[in-house]
Amino acid sequence: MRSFLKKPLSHLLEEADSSEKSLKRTLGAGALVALGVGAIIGAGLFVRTAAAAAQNAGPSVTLGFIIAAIGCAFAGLCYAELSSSIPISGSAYTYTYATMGEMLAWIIGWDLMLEYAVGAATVGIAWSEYLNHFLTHVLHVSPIPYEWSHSPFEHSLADAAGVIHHGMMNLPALGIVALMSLLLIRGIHESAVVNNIFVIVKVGIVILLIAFGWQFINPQNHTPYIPEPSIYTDHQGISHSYGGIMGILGAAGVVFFAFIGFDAVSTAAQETKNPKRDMPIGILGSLVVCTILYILFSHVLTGMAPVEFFRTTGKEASVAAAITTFMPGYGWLGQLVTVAILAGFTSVILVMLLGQSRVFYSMSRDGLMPTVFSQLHPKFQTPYKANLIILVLVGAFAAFVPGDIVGDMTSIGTLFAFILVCLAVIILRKKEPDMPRKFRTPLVPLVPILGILVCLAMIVGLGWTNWLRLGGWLAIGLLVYYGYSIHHSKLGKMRKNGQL
Ligand code: ALA
Repeated sequence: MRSFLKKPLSHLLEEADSSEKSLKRTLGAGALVALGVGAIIGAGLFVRTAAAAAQNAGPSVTLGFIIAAIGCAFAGLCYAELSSSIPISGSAYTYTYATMGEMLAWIIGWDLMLEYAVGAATVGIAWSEYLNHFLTHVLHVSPIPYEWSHSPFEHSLADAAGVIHHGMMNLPALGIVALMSLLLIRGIHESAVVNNIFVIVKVGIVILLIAFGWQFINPQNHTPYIPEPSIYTDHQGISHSYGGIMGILGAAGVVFFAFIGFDAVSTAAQETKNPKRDMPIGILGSLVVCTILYILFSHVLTGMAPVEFFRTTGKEASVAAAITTFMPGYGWLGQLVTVAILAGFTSVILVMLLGQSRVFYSMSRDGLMPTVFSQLHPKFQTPYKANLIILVLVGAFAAFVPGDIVGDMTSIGTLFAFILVCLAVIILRKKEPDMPRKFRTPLVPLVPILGILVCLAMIVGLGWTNWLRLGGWLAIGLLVYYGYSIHHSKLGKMRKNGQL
């Protein structure tokens, strides 16, 4: 069947070969770990930790981090095998095209929009929260009014005068997404030096917070560590399973967002000196560093403030708000954190927008997306039309959808992609046993199967509203595939002409 047409491995390896000529192998294991950490630490830690504690798990959000890390480690081992054997851009989309056929590849490409485009919107919204915190607590000026810094689906709690504000549009989120998209069009590449500075700042802030915050842990806030199962309904009227095992799984699904980005390491396979050794160190090393920091950080944060704080006053810019409220004498740290977080988020948005344009580029080159997505700017040599279309798409999400919803959509979309990557390893081992693999996932099929199970458990924990959103998104994707892509596929045309 046409929709199950697979891209022959020989084609992929030829593509890899020709692009390999233009890339230099300069990255070692240390640079890869830095790359990973730079892409990983962002809104997941500084915004969603508090959201997961408030809605799902209280202090046991730390256990959620551990489950999410285990799922990522299994999937990371699978990414390492595929990226070192098929080292071309497009990531999960490309691997699926080679193993499970065009329709599923399309689906995963469509799904990756949730990871990159919707992910960029999520971080943009978090950026907007911290911008307001920066305006009020660092510059001591008025914040951007609630109406213009929130989506139409949100409203505030009653203020001192009893007034409830309703959101209209998140302008700062839209603004930062627009700014980063324009930078990408100019061809701004994050150089290793800039990335390293960001990594040092981000990691430094997290370590400072853990070190100074530890003495402010109030054991009462950690009791009970795993709350009794109950239902928590937030002030927007959305219900969440709180406490118990479902609460921990739910928290894992929410904070899973904090690990997204480690797969970006896999896209650097062609620029790695010794992929066989360095890829697994890069992927797993950045995961280990982040997991340790995340567990300590969430332990301190949930120990400093009671859950009620994260449900009410400390809901926005949660980390800076908690420092201001619960760490007297550390106002300077709150200010430093706010500035560092704004800078850190900016780089994550940039990387995600870049990732999205790469996936669109690959899909467009294969004929599954219109050619505008791969047209390069005559001067800057960047896919500027794709960047502009992405700006409209991501901007709309950032301006009009609440942060929690886009964040969960990003998590569920990425989990789905991870499941297909694990599956691709098993299929490729059966179909192409002799293909040279620079790195081999250990214990196949056990490790990929465990990866699939842990990711599935987190999808379950994210709840039925998110399953529906994912289902709806994929259904729209299928309509586009059968309405457009299948008729324009280059592979499909080659087969029609007898070239395959
Ligand atoms: N992991 C990235 C973040 O937390 C996406 O912002």
